[in-house]
Amino acid sequence: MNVLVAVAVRAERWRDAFAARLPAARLHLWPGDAPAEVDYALVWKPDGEAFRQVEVRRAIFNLGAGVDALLAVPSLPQGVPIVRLEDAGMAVQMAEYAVFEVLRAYRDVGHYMRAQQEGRWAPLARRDPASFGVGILGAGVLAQAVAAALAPFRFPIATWSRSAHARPGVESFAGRGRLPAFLARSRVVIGLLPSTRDTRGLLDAAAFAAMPAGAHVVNLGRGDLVVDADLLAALDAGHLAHATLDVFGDEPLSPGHAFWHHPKVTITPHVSAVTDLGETVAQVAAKIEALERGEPISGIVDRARGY
Ligand code: NDP
Ligand code: OXD
Repeated sequence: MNVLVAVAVRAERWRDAFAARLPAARLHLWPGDAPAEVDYALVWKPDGEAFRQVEVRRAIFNLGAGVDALLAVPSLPQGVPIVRLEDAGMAVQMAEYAVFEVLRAYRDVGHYMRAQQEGRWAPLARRDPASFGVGILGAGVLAQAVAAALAPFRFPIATWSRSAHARPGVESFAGRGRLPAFLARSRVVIGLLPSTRDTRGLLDAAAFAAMPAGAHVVNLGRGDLVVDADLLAALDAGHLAHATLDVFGDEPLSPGHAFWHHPKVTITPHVSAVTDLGETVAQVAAKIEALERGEPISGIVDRARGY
């Protein structure tokens, strides 16, 4: 079995880890020692030349959860299954990040930091968690992990997705028509959607206006969910309290972007959940073995939906 590794960073580490886990496979690096055809390609944001020069016969494994960059490669072969990562160590990281941000909003950390800087002793009344709705855009692998991690805090939790999801303790909103109602009940809105033609620009002026005054936005999925100018306008108008952004339409975020120094914006450089090499190798290798035995696998991307 021939396996191609096409990643821009730590390529040798990926190759060696897969070689150790799949001793019967011949591992090749792109560019370098790639043959004309391989059974499997393991890729993260590959350059299109890889698919022009190497035919992939069985499956392309995306070494991340989001496939937007891969689906945008013009030379991506049709008819070859694309398999994405499912959790692979990222769900717990998303849960950590999201819980931290929800509690930061709920416990008025911004208020207390400002009060300390101004030397003010300024206690606020305790909030009732039952009136502090948390809404997660997405109901997939990562969104479900976030919902589960938030459960002990007794906030009303809701997800929004294309299809309805029945989970104990989580209200499910499905479809575009239900988006305004979902936003209106959410004091914190957490973005965990893929980037597709249907999700790009979803959080625009109308969406921010639908959120309650003082709402917080936490975007962890893909940056193009948010219309930056509309978010800045909603923050500057005082309608939104804060935005925490881990992902951006253009990455790295350009040095002059207004997000960098905005007092109501917290940014992190796309680190809310980083790929775990060990768990990724274990998951992908197990799926390759399943395919070799003729068994079905999960995580196959629906190209028409875009995720
Ligand atoms: P999943 O595919 O498991 O979940 C995607 C969810 O989005 C599903 O619930 C799906 O609905 C919903 N969805 C997709 N399109 C729409 C739409 N048009 N309207 C409403 N809901 C929609 O993905 P994961 O949870 O594994 O990952 C989510 C995203 O997080 C990834 O695509 C990636 O972009 C991002 N990510 C970011 C990372 C970071 O470090 N910042 C790290 C890892 C991932 P349904 O359930 O009905 O299908
Ligand atoms: C991913 C990511 O999609 O790291 O896995 O953003």
